[in-house]
Amino acid sequence: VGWFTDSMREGRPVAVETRHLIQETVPTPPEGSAPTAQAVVSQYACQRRTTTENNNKIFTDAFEVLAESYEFNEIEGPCLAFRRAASVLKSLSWAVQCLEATRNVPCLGEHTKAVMEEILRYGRSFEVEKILSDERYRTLKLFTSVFGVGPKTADKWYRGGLRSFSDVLGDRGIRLNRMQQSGFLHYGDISRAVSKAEARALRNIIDEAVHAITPDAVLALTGGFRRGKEFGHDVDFIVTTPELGKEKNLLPNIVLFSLHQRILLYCDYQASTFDMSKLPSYRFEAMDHFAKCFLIMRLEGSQVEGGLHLAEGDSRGWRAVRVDLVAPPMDRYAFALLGWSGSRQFERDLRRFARLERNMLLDNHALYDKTKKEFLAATTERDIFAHLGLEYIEPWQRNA
Ligand code: DCT
Ligand code: MG
Repeated sequence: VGWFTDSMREGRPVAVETRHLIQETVPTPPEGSAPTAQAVVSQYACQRRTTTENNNKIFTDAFEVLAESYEFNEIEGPCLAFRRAASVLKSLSWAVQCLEATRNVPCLGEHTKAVMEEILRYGRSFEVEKILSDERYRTLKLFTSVFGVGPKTADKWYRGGLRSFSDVLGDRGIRLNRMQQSGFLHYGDISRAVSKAEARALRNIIDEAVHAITPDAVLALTGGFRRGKEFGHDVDFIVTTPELGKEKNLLPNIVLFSLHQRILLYCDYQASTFDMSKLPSYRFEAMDHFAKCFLIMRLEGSQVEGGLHLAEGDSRGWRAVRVDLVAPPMDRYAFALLGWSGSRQFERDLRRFARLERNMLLDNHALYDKTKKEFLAATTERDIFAHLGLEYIEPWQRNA
Protein backbone atom coordinates (compact mmCIF):
# COMPACT_ATOMS: atom_id res chain seq x y z
CA VAL A 1 0.00 0.00 0.00
CA GLY A 2 2.33 2.65 -1.27
CA TRP A 3 -0.16 5.49 -1.08
CA PHE A 4 -0.42 5.81 2.68
CA THR A 5 3.19 5.32 3.70
CA ASP A 6 4.08 8.99 3.66
CA SER A 7 0.86 10.13 5.28
CA MET A 8 1.47 7.55 7.96
CA ARG A 9 4.93 8.84 8.71
CA GLU A 10 3.81 12.43 8.52
CA GLY A 11 0.68 11.78 10.54
CA ARG A 12 -1.64 13.20 7.90
CA PRO A 13 -4.95 11.45 7.22
CA VAL A 14 -5.32 10.33 3.63
CA ALA A 15 -8.91 11.34 3.14
CA VAL A 16 -11.52 13.54 4.68
CA GLU A 17 -15.01 12.19 4.49
CA THR A 18 -17.69 14.72 3.78
CA ARG A 19 -21.39 14.21 3.24
CA HIS A 20 -22.25 14.44 -0.42
CA LEU A 21 -25.24 14.68 -2.69
CA ILE A 22 -28.05 12.31 -1.89
CA GLN A 23 -30.24 11.62 -4.89
CA GLU A 24 -33.65 10.79 -3.60
CA THR A 25 -35.99 11.49 -6.48
CA VAL A 26 -35.42 9.74 -9.74
CA PRO A 27 -36.75 11.57 -12.80
CA THR A 28 -37.68 9.55 -15.86
CA PRO A 29 -34.92 9.64 -18.50
CA PRO A 30 -35.71 10.95 -21.96
CA GLU A 31 -36.33 8.49 -24.76
CA GLY A 32 -33.21 7.18 -26.43
CA SER A 33 -30.99 7.51 -23.38
CA ALA A 34 -28.88 4.61 -22.15
CA PRO A 35 -31.34 1.91 -21.07
CA THR A 36 -29.70 1.18 -17.72
CA ALA A 37 -29.66 4.88 -16.86
CA GLN A 38 -33.16 4.35 -15.54
CA ALA A 39 -31.90 2.14 -12.74
CA VAL A 40 -31.21 3.99 -9.50
CA VAL A 41 -27.49 4.21 -8.89
CA SER A 42 -26.57 4.50 -5.23
CA GLN A 43 -24.28 7.27 -4.06
CA TYR A 44 -22.48 4.62 -1.95
CA ALA A 45 -19.90 2.37 -3.66
CA CYS A 46 -20.86 -0.41 -1.20
CA GLN A 47 -24.34 -0.51 -2.79
CA ARG A 48 -22.93 -0.79 -6.31
CA ARG A 49 -21.25 -3.70 -8.09
CA THR A 50 -18.06 -2.60 -9.79
CA THR A 51 -16.01 -5.12 -11.76
CA THR A 52 -12.58 -4.48 -13.29
CA GLU A 53 -14.29 -3.70 -16.60
CA ASN A 54 -14.44 0.08 -16.86
CA ASN A 55 -16.67 1.40 -19.64
CA ASN A 56 -15.86 5.03 -18.88
CA LYS A 57 -12.09 5.08 -18.74
CA ILE A 58 -11.78 8.29 -20.79
CA PHE A 59 -13.59 10.12 -17.99
CA THR A 60 -12.21 8.28 -14.97
CA ASP A 61 -8.58 8.72 -16.10
CA ALA A 62 -9.19 12.46 -16.40
CA PHE A 63 -10.87 12.59 -12.96
CA GLU A 64 -7.92 10.76 -11.41
CA VAL A 65 -5.52 13.42 -12.70
CA LEU A 66 -7.74 16.18 -11.32
CA ALA A 67 -8.13 14.41 -7.96
CA GLU A 68 -4.40 13.91 -7.67
CA SER A 69 -3.71 17.53 -8.56
CA TYR A 70 -6.09 18.66 -5.79
CA GLU A 71 -4.42 16.18 -3.44
CA PHE A 72 -1.01 17.69 -4.20
CA ASN A 73 -2.48 21.08 -3.34
CA GLU A 74 -4.17 19.70 -0.19
CA ILE A 75 -7.63 20.70 -1.38
CA GLU A 76 -9.58 17.76 -0.05
CA GLY A 77 -13.21 18.52 -1.01
CA PRO A 78 -12.79 18.58 -4.82
CA CYS A 79 -10.21 15.77 -4.61
CA LEU A 80 -12.75 13.48 -2.98
CA ALA A 81 -15.53 14.70 -5.30
CA PHE A 82 -13.53 13.65 -8.38
CA ARG A 83 -12.65 10.29 -6.78
CA ARG A 84 -16.36 9.70 -6.08
CA ALA A 85 -17.32 10.71 -9.60
CA ALA A 86 -14.72 8.33 -11.06
CA SER A 87 -15.96 5.57 -8.79
CA VAL A 88 -19.62 5.94 -9.77
CA LEU A 89 -18.79 5.98 -13.50
CA LYS A 90 -16.72 2.81 -13.08
CA SER A 91 -19.83 1.00 -11.84
CA LEU A 92 -21.88 1.72 -14.96
CA SER A 93 -22.44 -1.18 -17.36
CA TRP A 94 -22.60 1.32 -20.21
CA ALA A 95 -20.41 4.06 -21.64
CA VAL A 96 -21.63 7.60 -21.11
CA GLN A 97 -22.23 9.10 -24.54
CA CYS A 98 -24.10 12.24 -23.58
CA LEU A 99 -24.57 14.11 -20.31
CA GLU A 100 -28.37 13.67 -20.37
CA ALA A 101 -27.83 9.92 -19.92
CA THR A 102 -26.29 10.59 -16.48
CA ARG A 103 -29.36 12.21 -14.95
CA ASN A 104 -29.86 9.28 -12.57
CA VAL A 105 -26.18 8.99 -11.77
CA PRO A 106 -25.27 10.59 -8.40
CA CYS A 107 -21.99 12.25 -7.37
CA LEU A 108 -21.55 14.24 -10.59
CA GLY A 109 -21.21 17.92 -9.68
CA GLU A 110 -20.94 21.00 -11.87
CA HIS A 111 -17.17 20.87 -12.29
CA THR A 112 -17.26 17.14 -13.03
CA LYS A 113 -19.95 17.58 -15.66
CA ALA A 114 -18.04 20.44 -17.30
CA VAL A 115 -15.01 18.15 -17.68
CA MET A 116 -17.20 15.37 -19.09
CA GLU A 117 -18.79 17.81 -21.52
CA GLU A 118 -15.35 18.83 -22.79
CA ILE A 119 -14.29 15.21 -23.23
CA LEU A 120 -17.52 14.35 -25.03
CA ARG A 121 -17.15 17.32 -27.34
CA TYR A 122 -13.40 17.42 -28.02
CA GLY A 123 -12.21 13.98 -26.97
CA ARG A 124 -10.01 15.57 -24.29
CA SER A 125 -10.08 17.93 -21.34
CA PHE A 126 -8.01 21.09 -21.59
CA GLU A 127 -7.94 21.45 -17.84
CA VAL A 128 -6.45 17.95 -17.52
CA GLU A 129 -3.92 18.62 -20.26
CA LYS A 130 -2.84 21.79 -18.52
CA ILE A 131 -2.25 19.83 -15.30
CA LEU A 132 -0.35 17.11 -17.13
CA SER A 133 2.08 19.67 -18.51
CA ASP A 134 2.40 21.58 -15.23
CA GLU A 135 5.92 21.40 -13.83
CA ARG A 136 4.89 21.05 -10.19
CA TYR A 137 2.35 18.30 -10.91
CA ARG A 138 4.82 16.40 -13.06
CA THR A 139 7.59 16.65 -10.48
CA LEU A 140 5.38 15.64 -7.55
CA LYS A 141 4.03 12.75 -9.60
CA LEU A 142 7.59 11.61 -10.34
CA PHE A 143 8.81 11.95 -6.74
CA THR A 144 5.76 10.24 -5.19
CA SER A 145 6.30 7.29 -7.53
CA VAL A 146 9.24 6.35 -5.30
CA PHE A 147 8.45 3.90 -2.47
CA GLY A 148 8.59 5.89 0.80
CA VAL A 149 8.07 9.33 -0.77
CA GLY A 150 4.69 10.91 -0.12
CA PRO A 151 3.22 14.26 -1.20
CA LYS A 152 4.75 16.17 1.75
CA THR A 153 8.31 15.08 1.04
CA ALA A 154 7.86 15.46 -2.72
CA ASP A 155 6.64 19.02 -2.21
CA LYS A 156 9.56 19.83 0.08
CA TRP A 157 12.01 18.64 -2.57
CA TYR A 158 10.14 20.57 -5.26
CA ARG A 159 10.23 23.77 -3.19
CA GLY A 160 13.95 23.18 -2.75
CA GLY A 161 14.31 23.47 -6.53
CA LEU A 162 14.73 19.74 -7.24
CA ARG A 163 13.13 18.44 -10.43
CA SER A 164 14.63 15.03 -11.20
CA PHE A 165 15.90 11.90 -9.44
CA SER A 166 19.48 12.94 -10.17
CA ASP A 167 18.76 16.31 -8.51
CA VAL A 168 17.53 14.47 -5.40
CA LEU A 169 20.30 11.88 -5.34
CA GLY A 170 22.95 14.54 -5.94
CA ASP A 171 21.72 16.88 -3.21
CA ARG A 172 24.03 16.71 -0.20
CA GLY A 173 21.39 18.28 2.03
CA ILE A 174 18.98 15.35 1.64
CA ARG A 175 19.16 12.34 3.90
CA LEU A 176 17.02 9.59 2.49
CA ASN A 177 15.49 7.23 5.02
CA ARG A 178 15.91 3.48 4.62
CA MET A 179 12.58 3.07 2.86
CA GLN A 180 13.41 5.78 0.31
CA GLN A 181 16.91 4.35 -0.25
CA SER A 182 15.32 1.01 -1.15
CA GLY A 183 12.71 2.84 -3.20
CA PHE A 184 15.44 4.37 -5.39
CA LEU A 185 17.54 1.22 -5.44
CA HIS A 186 14.69 -0.94 -6.77
CA TYR A 187 12.84 1.82 -8.60
CA GLY A 188 12.72 0.13 -12.01
CA ASP A 189 11.25 -3.08 -10.63
CA ILE A 190 8.78 -1.77 -8.09
CA SER A 191 7.37 0.89 -10.38
CA ARG A 192 6.60 -1.92 -12.80
CA ALA A 193 3.23 -3.63 -12.40
CA VAL A 194 3.10 -7.03 -10.66
CA SER A 195 1.24 -9.70 -12.64
CA LYS A 196 -1.31 -12.17 -11.30
CA ALA A 197 1.13 -15.04 -11.98
CA GLU A 198 3.80 -13.22 -9.93
CA ALA A 199 1.30 -12.68 -7.12
CA ARG A 200 0.48 -16.41 -7.14
CA ALA A 201 4.19 -17.28 -7.02
CA LEU A 202 4.64 -15.03 -3.97
CA ARG A 203 1.63 -16.64 -2.38
CA ASN A 204 3.32 -20.04 -2.73
CA ILE A 205 6.54 -18.73 -1.20
CA ILE A 206 4.82 -17.11 1.78
CA ASP A 207 2.56 -20.12 2.19
CA GLU A 208 5.62 -22.34 2.49
CA ALA A 209 7.29 -19.94 4.92
CA VAL A 210 4.31 -19.62 7.22
CA HIS A 211 3.36 -23.31 7.22
CA ALA A 212 6.91 -24.43 7.87
CA ILE A 213 6.56 -22.87 11.32
CA THR A 214 2.81 -22.73 11.99
CA PRO A 215 0.97 -25.62 10.28
CA ASP A 216 -2.50 -24.28 11.16
CA ALA A 217 -1.84 -20.76 9.85
CA VAL A 218 -4.36 -19.14 7.51
CA LEU A 219 -3.06 -17.16 4.55
CA ALA A 220 -5.26 -14.98 2.30
CA LEU A 221 -4.40 -12.93 -0.75
CA THR A 222 -6.10 -9.53 -0.41
CA GLY A 223 -5.90 -6.11 -2.11
CA GLY A 224 -6.41 -5.72 -5.84
CA PHE A 225 -5.57 -9.34 -6.69
CA ARG A 226 -8.41 -10.59 -4.50
CA ARG A 227 -10.67 -8.27 -6.50
CA GLY A 228 -9.59 -10.05 -9.68
CA LYS A 229 -7.20 -7.43 -11.02
CA GLU A 230 -4.67 -8.68 -13.58
CA PHE A 231 -1.96 -6.30 -12.33
CA GLY A 232 -1.15 -4.48 -9.11
CA HIS A 233 1.47 -2.19 -7.62
CA ASP A 234 2.12 -4.63 -4.77
CA VAL A 235 0.85 -7.94 -3.37
CA ASP A 236 -1.15 -7.83 -0.11
CA PHE A 237 -1.62 -10.76 2.28
CA ILE A 238 -3.35 -11.39 5.57
CA VAL A 239 -1.96 -14.11 7.75
CA THR A 240 -3.28 -15.38 11.04
CA THR A 241 -3.77 -18.51 13.14
CA PRO A 242 -6.78 -19.89 15.04
CA GLU A 243 -4.92 -19.78 18.35
CA LEU A 244 -5.39 -16.24 19.72
CA GLY A 245 -2.09 -14.56 20.57
CA LYS A 246 -0.04 -16.92 18.42
CA GLU A 247 -0.44 -14.59 15.43
CA LYS A 248 2.23 -12.40 17.07
CA ASN A 249 4.95 -14.83 16.02
CA LEU A 250 3.85 -15.13 12.41
CA LEU A 251 5.43 -12.08 10.81
CA PRO A 252 8.78 -12.29 12.61
CA ASN A 253 8.95 -15.94 11.56
CA ILE A 254 8.14 -15.21 7.93
CA VAL A 255 10.82 -12.51 7.96
CA LEU A 256 13.40 -14.91 9.43
CA PHE A 257 12.49 -17.58 6.90
CA SER A 258 12.79 -15.09 4.01
CA LEU A 259 16.13 -13.82 5.30
CA HIS A 260 17.37 -17.38 5.43
CA GLN A 261 16.20 -17.93 1.84
CA ARG A 262 17.94 -14.67 0.82
CA ILE A 263 14.78 -13.31 -0.77
CA LEU A 264 14.32 -10.25 1.47
CA LEU A 265 15.50 -7.00 -0.12
CA TYR A 266 13.78 -4.64 2.33
CA CYS A 267 11.77 -5.11 5.51
CA ASP A 268 9.88 -2.66 7.69
CA TYR A 269 8.21 -4.60 10.51
CA GLN A 270 5.69 -2.82 12.70
CA ALA A 271 4.56 -4.69 15.80
CA SER A 272 0.89 -4.67 16.73
CA THR A 273 -0.48 -1.70 18.68
CA PHE A 274 -3.97 -3.19 18.60
CA ASP A 275 -5.92 -2.85 21.85
CA MET A 276 -9.60 -3.82 21.83
CA SER A 277 -10.20 -1.78 24.97
CA LYS A 278 -9.31 1.41 23.02
CA LEU A 279 -12.14 0.79 20.55
CA PRO A 280 -14.33 2.11 19.09
CA SER A 281 -12.16 4.74 17.50
CA TYR A 282 -14.11 7.90 16.65
CA ARG A 283 -11.13 9.41 14.89
CA PHE A 284 -10.57 8.66 11.25
CA GLU A 285 -7.25 6.82 11.08
CA ALA A 286 -5.43 6.07 7.86
CA MET A 287 -3.95 2.85 9.19
CA ASP A 288 -5.06 -0.03 11.38
CA HIS A 289 -3.18 -1.21 14.47
CA PHE A 290 -2.42 -4.80 13.47
CA ALA A 291 1.13 -6.08 13.15
CA LYS A 292 2.35 -5.59 9.61
CA CYS A 293 5.36 -5.77 7.32
CA PHE A 294 6.17 -3.66 4.31
CA LEU A 295 8.57 -5.74 2.26
CA ILE A 296 10.48 -5.82 -0.98
CA MET A 297 11.03 -9.44 -1.99
CA ARG A 298 13.18 -11.06 -4.60
CA LEU A 299 11.18 -13.23 -6.97
CA GLU A 300 12.91 -15.76 -9.23
CA GLY A 301 11.62 -16.24 -12.76
CA SER A 302 11.71 -20.02 -12.34
CA GLN A 303 9.00 -19.72 -9.65
CA VAL A 304 6.55 -17.86 -11.87
CA GLU A 305 4.26 -19.70 -14.26
CA GLY A 306 4.78 -18.19 -17.70
CA GLY A 307 7.78 -16.20 -16.44
CA LEU A 308 8.37 -12.78 -14.93
CA HIS A 309 6.65 -9.61 -16.05
CA LEU A 310 9.83 -7.81 -17.11
CA ALA A 311 10.69 -5.15 -19.66
CA GLU A 312 11.68 -6.48 -23.09
CA GLY A 313 15.37 -7.31 -23.19
CA ASP A 314 15.61 -7.69 -19.39
CA SER A 315 17.18 -11.10 -18.85
CA ARG A 316 18.12 -10.96 -15.16
CA GLY A 317 15.92 -13.91 -14.25
CA TRP A 318 14.55 -12.21 -11.12
CA ARG A 319 12.76 -9.05 -10.06
CA ALA A 320 11.93 -7.10 -6.92
CA VAL A 321 8.28 -6.98 -5.78
CA ARG A 322 6.55 -4.95 -3.06
CA VAL A 323 4.71 -7.17 -0.59
CA ASP A 324 2.53 -6.16 2.38
CA LEU A 325 1.70 -8.61 5.16
CA VAL A 326 -0.84 -7.99 7.94
CA ALA A 327 -1.37 -10.26 10.93
CA PRO A 328 -4.63 -9.59 12.82
CA PRO A 329 -5.80 -11.85 15.65
CA MET A 330 -8.27 -14.45 14.33
CA ASP A 331 -11.31 -12.85 15.99
CA ARG A 332 -10.62 -9.70 13.93
CA TYR A 333 -10.00 -11.63 10.70
CA ALA A 334 -13.26 -10.76 8.87
CA PHE A 335 -12.84 -7.03 9.53
CA ALA A 336 -9.20 -7.06 8.44
CA LEU A 337 -10.02 -9.06 5.31
CA LEU A 338 -12.84 -6.71 4.35
CA GLY A 339 -10.64 -3.67 4.99
CA TRP A 340 -7.59 -4.93 3.14
CA SER A 341 -9.55 -6.17 0.14
CA GLY A 342 -10.35 -2.58 -0.89
CA SER A 343 -10.81 -0.79 -3.12
CA ARG A 344 -9.99 2.37 -1.21
CA GLN A 345 -13.18 4.00 -2.46
CA PHE A 346 -15.24 0.93 -1.57
CA GLU A 347 -13.81 1.02 1.98
CA ARG A 348 -14.42 4.75 2.34
CA ASP A 349 -18.04 4.32 1.35
CA LEU A 350 -18.57 1.29 3.59
CA ARG A 351 -17.45 3.40 6.56
CA ARG A 352 -19.45 6.42 5.41
CA PHE A 353 -22.55 4.26 4.87
CA ALA A 354 -22.16 2.68 8.31
CA ARG A 355 -21.83 6.07 9.99
CA LEU A 356 -24.45 8.07 8.13
CA GLU A 357 -27.08 5.43 7.36
CA ARG A 358 -26.72 3.02 10.30
CA ASN A 359 -25.17 5.06 13.12
CA MET A 360 -22.36 2.50 13.26
CA LEU A 361 -18.58 2.77 13.21
CA LEU A 362 -16.66 0.43 10.93
CA ASP A 363 -12.91 0.10 10.59
CA ASN A 364 -10.40 -2.70 9.95
CA HIS A 365 -10.76 -3.85 13.58
CA ALA A 366 -14.46 -3.89 14.40
CA LEU A 367 -18.04 -2.78 13.81
CA TYR A 368 -19.62 -0.77 16.61
CA ASP A 369 -23.33 0.00 16.89
CA LYS A 370 -23.60 3.45 18.47
CA THR A 371 -27.34 3.08 19.09
CA LYS A 372 -27.05 -0.23 20.94
CA LYS A 373 -23.63 0.74 22.31
CA GLU A 374 -22.17 -2.64 21.46
CA PHE A 375 -19.68 -4.32 19.14
CA LEU A 376 -21.16 -6.61 16.49
CA ALA A 377 -19.36 -9.92 16.09
CA ALA A 378 -18.42 -11.30 12.68
CA THR A 379 -16.49 -14.33 11.49
CA THR A 380 -17.02 -13.72 7.78
CA GLU A 381 -17.35 -10.71 5.49
CA ARG A 382 -20.96 -11.76 4.89
CA ASP A 383 -21.68 -11.25 8.61
CA ILE A 384 -20.47 -7.65 8.34
CA PHE A 385 -22.58 -6.87 5.27
CA ALA A 386 -25.57 -8.45 7.07
CA HIS A 387 -25.04 -6.31 10.21
CA LEU A 388 -24.98 -3.25 7.94
CA GLY A 389 -28.14 -4.34 6.16
CA LEU A 390 -26.28 -4.42 2.86
CA GLU A 391 -26.50 -6.98 0.07
CA TYR A 392 -23.30 -8.98 -0.10
CA ILE A 393 -20.86 -7.67 -2.68
CA GLU A 394 -18.29 -10.19 -3.92
CA PRO A 395 -14.62 -9.09 -3.84
CA TRP A 396 -14.50 -8.94 -7.65
CA GLN A 397 -17.43 -6.50 -7.52
CA ARG A 398 -15.61 -4.10 -5.17
CA ASN A 399 -13.43 -2.37 -7.79
CA ALA A 400 -15.06 0.96 -7.02
N1 DCT B 1 -6.07 -0.35 3.09
C1 DCT B 1 -6.63 -0.07 4.30
N2 DCT B 1 -6.07 0.83 5.11
C2 DCT B 1 -4.98 1.45 4.74
C3 DCT B 1 -4.36 1.15 3.53
C4 DCT B 1 -4.94 0.24 2.71
O1 DCT B 1 -7.64 -0.62 4.65
N3 DCT B 1 -4.48 2.38 5.53
C5 DCT B 1 -6.69 -1.30 2.21
C6 DCT B 1 -7.41 -0.72 1.04
C7 DCT B 1 -6.87 -1.42 -0.15
C8 DCT B 1 -5.94 -2.49 0.40
O2 DCT B 1 -5.69 -2.15 1.73
C9 DCT B 1 -4.70 -2.65 -0.36
O3 DCT B 1 -4.07 -1.40 -0.61
P1 DCT B 1 -3.28 -1.15 -1.95
O4 DCT B 1 -2.30 -2.23 -2.17
O5 DCT B 1 -2.78 0.25 -1.93
O6 DCT B 1 -4.43 -1.17 -3.01
P2 DCT B 1 -4.84 -2.25 -4.08
O7 DCT B 1 -6.30 -2.11 -4.19
O8 DCT B 1 -4.29 -3.57 -3.73
O9 DCT B 1 -4.19 -1.66 -5.39
P3 DCT B 1 -2.86 -2.15 -6.15
O10 DCT B 1 -3.35 -3.15 -7.12
O11 DCT B 1 -2.32 -0.93 -6.80
O12 DCT B 1 -1.92 -2.71 -5.15
MG1 MG C 1 -2.23 -3.87 -3.43
